[in-house]
Amino acid sequence: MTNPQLKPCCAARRTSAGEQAAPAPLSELNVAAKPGASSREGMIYLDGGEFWMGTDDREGFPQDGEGPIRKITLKPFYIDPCAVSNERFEQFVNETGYVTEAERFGWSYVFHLFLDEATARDAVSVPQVPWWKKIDGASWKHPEGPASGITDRMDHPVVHVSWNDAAAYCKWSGKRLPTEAEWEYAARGGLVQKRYPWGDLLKPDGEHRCNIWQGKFPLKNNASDGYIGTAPVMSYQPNGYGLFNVVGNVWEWCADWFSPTFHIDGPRVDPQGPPNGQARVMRGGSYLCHKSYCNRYRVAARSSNTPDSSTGNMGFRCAADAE
Ligand SMILES: [Cu+2]
Repeated sequence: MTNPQLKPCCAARRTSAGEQAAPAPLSELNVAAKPGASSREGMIYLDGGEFWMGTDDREGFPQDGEGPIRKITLKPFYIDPCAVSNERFEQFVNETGYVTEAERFGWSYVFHLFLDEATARDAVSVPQVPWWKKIDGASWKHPEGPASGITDRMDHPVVHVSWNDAAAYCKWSGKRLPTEAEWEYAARGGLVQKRYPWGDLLKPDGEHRCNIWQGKFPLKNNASDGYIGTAPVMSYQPNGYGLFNVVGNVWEWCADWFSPTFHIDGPRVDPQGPPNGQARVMRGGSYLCHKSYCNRYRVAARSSNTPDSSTGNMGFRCAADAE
């Protein structure tokens, strides 16, 4: 089944550049859990119970499957207060020797404004989302290509990580990706049917509460929220449950396969998404989202990408069972 999005998301799929499949078998199954991986230190315990998931917001994208509004019941679970940072991901790589999919493919998608003019001009871009450039050597360690590094942003979210990479990190850390329902429950922070994790106004009292695009997308970002690209994982005020940057900053992978329709008549208790699919759910939007184009920094907004895709605006946070 194809995704009938009318306005494409601000991320890009690896297959758009003509790639078919990963060049080597995934190493996720070879990753072992680290010592002490059962510890839940630093995670947020959430009670679960009933909540209203989805939206019929007229600012939304119904074709993404944001509705219907439905009552969902969840078991208790743990979730991380923030996305996995470069620092944490580096520790994972150092201890396991894991090689990400962007590194194995040899390239990833970089946003055009982060490249010098000649590189941006000569690079392959993605039809429909031409601001994404296929850059050889771009990866989590080199987010804008081989000459770039992350030493000045170790507290920023790791990016250029695929769903498969995220699953491998989760396995090593003794955690898992949140289900889409868990993600939305946690992101709402205890509020009921609000547009954002803090309420219905984007900038209460004129204050920026998340890292999205300001200005004319995709050419001019005035960065009045403080950032053109990623922000540190604990930027801005946390939501009512203590989660940082649930909307904006980077898209976050969820465990579920994506379907725009499966949930309409789907399970209402601990939903896990469809049994199979081609793309995995991403939630939260990114620093590239803007009302004029990809208005997906709303808490009920959804998107998806193939499990081997990676871009400079996609990351993840971990969850865990509460037992
Ligand atoms: Cu977006």
